[in-house]
This record gives sequence, C-alpha cells and structure tokens, in this order.
Amino acid sequence: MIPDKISKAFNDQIQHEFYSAYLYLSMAAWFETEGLEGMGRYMRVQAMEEMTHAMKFFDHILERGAEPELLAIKKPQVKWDSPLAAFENALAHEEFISGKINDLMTLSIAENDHASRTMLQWFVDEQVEEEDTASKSVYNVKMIGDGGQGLLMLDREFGSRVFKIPLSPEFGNPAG
Ligand code: OFO
Repeated sequence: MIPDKISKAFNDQIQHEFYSAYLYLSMAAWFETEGLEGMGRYMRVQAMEEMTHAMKFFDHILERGAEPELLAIKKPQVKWDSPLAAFENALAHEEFISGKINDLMTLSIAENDHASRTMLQWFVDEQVEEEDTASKSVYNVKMIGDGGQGLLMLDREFGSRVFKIPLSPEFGNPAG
C-alpha cells in the first residue's frame, strides 16, 4: 500500500504533468497560429509526452492499492511575445518540474518508500533530458533570432520530431 503522503503528492504531480501538457498544447496553438507549423508540431509531441508522464503516476497509485484523484488544471498562458519567449518559458517550466520531482524523491526517502523511489528515479533522469532539450531549443532560437529565413529553416527542423509510443503498460499504453 502506498503511504498517504506519497499518494497525495503523486496526485499533485499528476496535475503538474497535465498542466505541462496544457501549456505545451497552448504553445502549439500559438506557434501554428503564427505560421510556425514545425514548432507547433514539436510542442504537440511534447504535450503527448507529458500525458504519458501523468499516466505513470496515475498507474503507480492504482497499482499500489490507492485511488488517484484528478485535480483541476488551470488555464495556461495563450500568447508569447516571440518564439524565443515561448521556448524560454518551456525551459523555466521544466526547471520548475525538476524541482517538484526532486521534492517527491526527498519525500519518498523520508517515508522509506522504496517502490516510489525506484519509480521516481526514471523521472530524475528524464528531467535531466527535458532541461537539456529545452535549453538547446532556447540556444538554437537565440542563434537564429526571431525572424527571417533562418527561423523558417529552424521551424522545419523542429517539425521533424515524432511521438514515440511508450512500450510499457505503466505509461498508460494498453497494448504495451
Ligand atoms: Fe513531465 O516533463 Fe516536462 O514537464
């Protein structure tokens, strides 16, 4: 059985992960409205990945005999001043999420909950990757600047990202 404190903290994290999906989907809508289809596609893929993150917490709570509680998701920002501002927002958000994952790890250690600790290790590693990817995106957009031919070429590159269906059933994939 999962400790109550952990289950409650995981419910909060489900909310954070779905908010991440909302934020990135909102960025996708904005990018596509601005004619940057590639960056829009990139953010759509990011939003789908975030939903798999939320499902990993959802499934973990269920597997350990408790019931996940879905909390309200607030409305995300809908406009950004520039593509760079959107990518900087994404990086800041990932840093915020890394802090949340670290807090969860600290809690699972304090509660002596090894099952949570093992599950959370995946997220610790994932956040290193998330921050790295987000900061490289910021760097690339900064190099190109906010307009012109370079931005369109970079947009095409962002558009090549594809969503990889996770193979584990823990990610909410019934076929896994
Ligand atoms: Fe779930 O990693 Fe981004 O937010």
